[in-house]
Amino acid sequence: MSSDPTTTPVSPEVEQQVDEADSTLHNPRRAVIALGSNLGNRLETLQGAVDALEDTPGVRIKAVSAVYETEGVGGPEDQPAYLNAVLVLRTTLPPGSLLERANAVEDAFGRVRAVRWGPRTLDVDIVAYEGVVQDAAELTLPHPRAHERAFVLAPWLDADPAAEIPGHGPVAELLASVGEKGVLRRADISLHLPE
Ligand code: PH2
Ligand code: MG
Ligand code: MG
Repeated sequence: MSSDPTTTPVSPEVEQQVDEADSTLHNPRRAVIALGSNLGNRLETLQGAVDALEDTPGVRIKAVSAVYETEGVGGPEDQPAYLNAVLVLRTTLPPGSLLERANAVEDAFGRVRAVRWGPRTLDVDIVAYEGVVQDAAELTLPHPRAHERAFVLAPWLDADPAAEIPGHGPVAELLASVGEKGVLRRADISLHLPE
């Protein structure tokens, strides 16, 4: 067969990427995102993050947790309290693309990367992606500390009472063993999905 002069052959690597993207497109995955904010108008920022994520092609938010006010864990001693929430998504984006979008949403809310675990206007963490277990430089899944953080587990249980963390077990059991220390209150105002 003679080659078609109007097309350029693609490498097997690119062909594999396209195949993978194609298969996720027809098979949305379940991902879990944790939101945190302890600077500025925290609730408004979290709501803005929900809106921006729901506005992302290939992302549908299926569940939104209650908002929890929590004491800062790690980082500077006197950092302000956080508002934390968890979202359950169905997404056709592969993990790397979802991470890019999460970072872009953080940037849009003026996130400055200064002190590790320090105060931030917005943190958007992918805590789980389907059953994926990976330890990659750009993204470790599930989130390496989610299973020991009440500020992730409490809202996660709220958004999905049956949730399990791959390799660690049910979120309900993890929260019971970690305890709710540092979780100050369940805020009485909630986040909502855009109309
Ligand atoms: N995020 C951190 C470090 N410490 N503490 C609370 N309570 N909530 C957070 O979201 C949080 C934190 C790093 O991402
Ligand atoms: Mg974080
Ligand atoms: Mg983060």
